[in-house]
Amino acid sequence: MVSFNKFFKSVLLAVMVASSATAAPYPGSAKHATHRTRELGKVTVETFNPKSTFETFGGGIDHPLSKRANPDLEESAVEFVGSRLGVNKSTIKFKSGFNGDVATHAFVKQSHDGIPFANAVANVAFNKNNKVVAFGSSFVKPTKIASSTPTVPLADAISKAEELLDGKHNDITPTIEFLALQDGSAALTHVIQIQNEETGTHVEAFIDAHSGELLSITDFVARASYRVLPITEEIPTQGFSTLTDPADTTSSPDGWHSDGTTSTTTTAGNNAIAFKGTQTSVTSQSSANLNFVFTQDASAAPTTQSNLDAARTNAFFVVNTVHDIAYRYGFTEAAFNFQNNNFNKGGKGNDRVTISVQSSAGTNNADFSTPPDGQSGAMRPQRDGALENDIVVHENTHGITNRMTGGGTGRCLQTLEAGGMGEGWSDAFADWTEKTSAAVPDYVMGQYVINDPAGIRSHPYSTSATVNPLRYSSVATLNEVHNIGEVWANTLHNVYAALVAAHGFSTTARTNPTGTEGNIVHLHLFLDALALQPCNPDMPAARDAWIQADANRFAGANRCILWKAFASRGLGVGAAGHRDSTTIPADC
Ligand SMILES: *[C@@H]1O[C@H](CO)[C@@H](O)[C@H](O)[C@H]1NC(C)=O
Ligand SMILES: [Ca+2]
Ligand SMILES: [Zn+2]
Repeated sequence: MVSFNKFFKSVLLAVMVASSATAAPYPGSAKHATHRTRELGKVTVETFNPKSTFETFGGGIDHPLSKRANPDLEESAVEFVGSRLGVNKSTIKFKSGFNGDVATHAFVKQSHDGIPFANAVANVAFNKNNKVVAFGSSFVKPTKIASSTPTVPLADAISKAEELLDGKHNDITPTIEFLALQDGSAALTHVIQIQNEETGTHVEAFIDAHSGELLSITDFVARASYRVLPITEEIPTQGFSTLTDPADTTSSPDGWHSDGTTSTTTTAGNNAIAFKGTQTSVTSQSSANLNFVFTQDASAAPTTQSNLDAARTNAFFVVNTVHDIAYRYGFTEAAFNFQNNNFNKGGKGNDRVTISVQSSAGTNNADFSTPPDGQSGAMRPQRDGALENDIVVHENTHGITNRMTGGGTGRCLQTLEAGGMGEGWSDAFADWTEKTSAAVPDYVMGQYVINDPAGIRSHPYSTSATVNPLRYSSVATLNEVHNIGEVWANTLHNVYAALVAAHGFSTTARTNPTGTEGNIVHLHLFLDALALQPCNPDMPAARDAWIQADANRFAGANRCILWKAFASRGLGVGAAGHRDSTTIPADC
């Protein structure tokens, strides 16, 4: 037996070397793109999401309704998915869509007997010439489908979910959805949101509507994990008090303290509310006309009044700033952003970010919950976390990536690898916001919050492979989302450096997305790619989405720059199954 195994392994390795593009992934990380295991409440849940396929088409391909003068987005998407997958149109249900400035996006679900699948979905992007430029799909061909009439009453399913996950069902109406399981069958499920403020749980439970078993969850919360404990004495004093009218009125037409109807003089507005404990405990202006000048005193406890006000003010400032920057680059109302009033620009409102500073609940230092569009994103930083901008930006970015991937469901960064990239994007956005010149120094994440120049990650993000040796193949040995995220964030740090080296740096990139500089190009591709990529992408799919985003917006001007940067960290042509490729396309 032993020798057989040895023999088998060496044969397998030989196969891998011979055909790096198609060989099976390393056994240890084979489930990264489909599974994730979480411990919640009384249970350990291993979730499964079918692997997404992803195709990109450069300048685009025709779809069945291409010849129509003004084809309807919904019909075009359904026709294209039907023809591409060879499935009956009656099994495709339109979910959501929006017009971006260079592409239009549609998100659909597989359905059976009129009931949607939660985890069998597809996304189609059309360019301005009405050609299909990207197609992602996790549609399944179930070997067996459960009866579409539930036999377990909803009330029983709710009790079961509450008990197992140690929380309470909230006021979101449960749904009935099919769930594709890893054995190839499809179960009918009651989908029930469960929350527990104290532990920070916010999940969707999938309870089998015939057996009453808990089959899966969607975890809306991205949790932080720090390698060492925070040291409260080392808190940077941030410069909010020196900024005058920081709101970008293109992104926030009524400023940060009004939703168009109600105005405030506190840390509460249309995009965010920063509070402690309850939402009535906000910070009021320090003097008339919206001055919020609070001096943070590092020698006093974080909970003293002025430090608390400084924390609420800073978190409110950072979340609004991220709102305004991301809005300029495409995270708008229609693209499922976080605002109470959407000013009739599409999407669902009433979902500004709630920021609970100095949260006493839970054991983590910061987390962010991203339920579907129409429900508030919730951030909870503890103590000094609210005063460290990169921590707040990191958490807020979870909301952007979870909403823009997969059409606003909050369900599409659930696998280990996609969740890992979620952490990576969050670090990469923080990295972007802290740049003030064309220099691309090594970037250290979270160095203040833990008083350690190495920060909260294993390596600084760096263009030097000596300083940061992480590569795509490193993922094969990693099993935790933040560790996997470091590989992706370091790759994007190198993409950023390459784009800025080629195109220079704009000091007004935060409010002016129309320039041609490298940092502007980078953030456009960053956000554009989120809407293009499939539900639960792996790294090669996410890379392809960047390259397609460049085709859509810049006619492929940066194609070779991107390929070289990705390939420099192992994500070259043919990278797959956590095996590096440094190959770039022949014409590069
Ligand atoms: C597609 O499904 C519908 C509803 O089940 C059915 O009536 C129709 O005949 C099917 N079409 C094709 C081409 O199979
Ligand atoms: Ca919204
Ligand atoms: Zn995170």
